[in-house]
Amino acid sequence: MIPAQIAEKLSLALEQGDKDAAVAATKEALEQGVAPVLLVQEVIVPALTRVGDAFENLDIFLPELMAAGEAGNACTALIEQAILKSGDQMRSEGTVVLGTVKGDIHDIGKNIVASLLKAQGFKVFDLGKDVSAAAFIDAAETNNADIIAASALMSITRAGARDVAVLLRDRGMKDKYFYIVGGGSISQDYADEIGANGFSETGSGAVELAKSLMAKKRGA
Ligand code: B12
Repeated sequence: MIPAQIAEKLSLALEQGDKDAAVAATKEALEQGVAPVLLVQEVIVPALTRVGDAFENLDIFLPELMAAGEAGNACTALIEQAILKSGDQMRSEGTVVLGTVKGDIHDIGKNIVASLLKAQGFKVFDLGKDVSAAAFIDAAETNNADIIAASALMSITRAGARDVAVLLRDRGMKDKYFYIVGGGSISQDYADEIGANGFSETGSGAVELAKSLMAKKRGA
């Protein structure tokens, strides 16, 4: 359970792009024992989604949007620290190399996916944003990954998600890694078209997907 008063404080701070207040509310929630994952799923994602909708409806403009994004990223960074401290990292569900595709700098959703995966025991190598297809695959090779996960938010950058799939095939690695995709510009149809192993519309769905692929790998 998240105390209603803290949830409201955090939502409001995110929607107003007030980073200090958002960080303070996140700290308060964690100190009171709120599960980090719950905070992400029930407060941070809905609040940032509302901000995104407000931007699209022209109710707010770019500076407010960027401030909200920065506040959201500051909170998820704090949440990741809490997850690491909780010792969940002792067991590893699998290793994921994650990034936002080439040409795309949207990273709020990708960061949320990273936090949720870490919270569920995955080892995550976050390559950041504007990541080339080769960089995804090289990082998977270096870190002995199980899953490559790519996020793409714009119509013009979703081709970057296809590039990863194509390069995996070209390098003969299609069966070596599971490849999953997400973000606003990707659909299940597109994922199927490029031959990805999975797609999800949400961060929690991304975790379920990663878990089911790992279960498949382990022969469960
Ligand atoms: C915030 C935002 C920005 C911020 C980004 C800040 C940051 N650090 O990320 C700023 C202001 C910088 C920005 C810039 C631009 N933006 Co912008 N932006 C958005 C906005 C409003 C919200 C995105 C967001 O963070 N949503 C909240 C998160 C939580 O949701 P999410 O990303 O979808 O992630 C969830 C799921 O998709 C899923 N998921 C995400 N990744 C993955 C990966 C995997 C593997 C899986 C399984 C799941 C998964 O899990 C997440 C959590 O549930 C969207 C509109 C929208 N509604 O999406 C426009 C939007 C994406 N932007 C858009 C545009 C055009 C731009 C700019 C080109 C604007 C400009 N003219 O300069 C630039 C792009 C520059 C670039 N090269 O990338 C367009 C894209 C249009 C299109 N279809 O091509 C959109 C759709 C707005 C619009 N309607 O016009 N933007």
